[in-house]
Amino acid sequence: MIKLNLPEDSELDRSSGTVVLEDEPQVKEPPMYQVLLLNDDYTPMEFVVYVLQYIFNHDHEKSTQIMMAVHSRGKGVCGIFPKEIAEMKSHEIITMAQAHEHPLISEIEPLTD
Ligand code: TYC
Repeated sequence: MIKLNLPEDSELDRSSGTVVLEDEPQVKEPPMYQVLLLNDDYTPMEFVVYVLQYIFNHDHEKSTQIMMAVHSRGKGVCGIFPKEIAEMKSHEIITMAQAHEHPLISEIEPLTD
């Protein structure tokens, strides 16, 4: 018996016998965003460290490093996420800061490679 090696159903237009080669499914990575923390003169260092542990799950040492980098350079990256998650985390920082009456500010920025 001769066995024809026909393409899968999705690739064969049976009315014309034409083989339609579909594009490979494109698995696209979502655009990524940096969550930034901005320095100010009033938010207590320990509060910033606490927020970094709570929102980003960084350990105490890493949180202290990020906080000190922001304190001395003015701005720093807390983490990199897809846009909606970055927005949520940035918003959470501001909400926590406001609840404690600290002027701490966060913003997001698209990551360009
Ligand atoms: N500069 C603040 C202080 O001296 C500490 C601080 C660090 C505030 C990082 C905000 O994003 C910040 N108390």
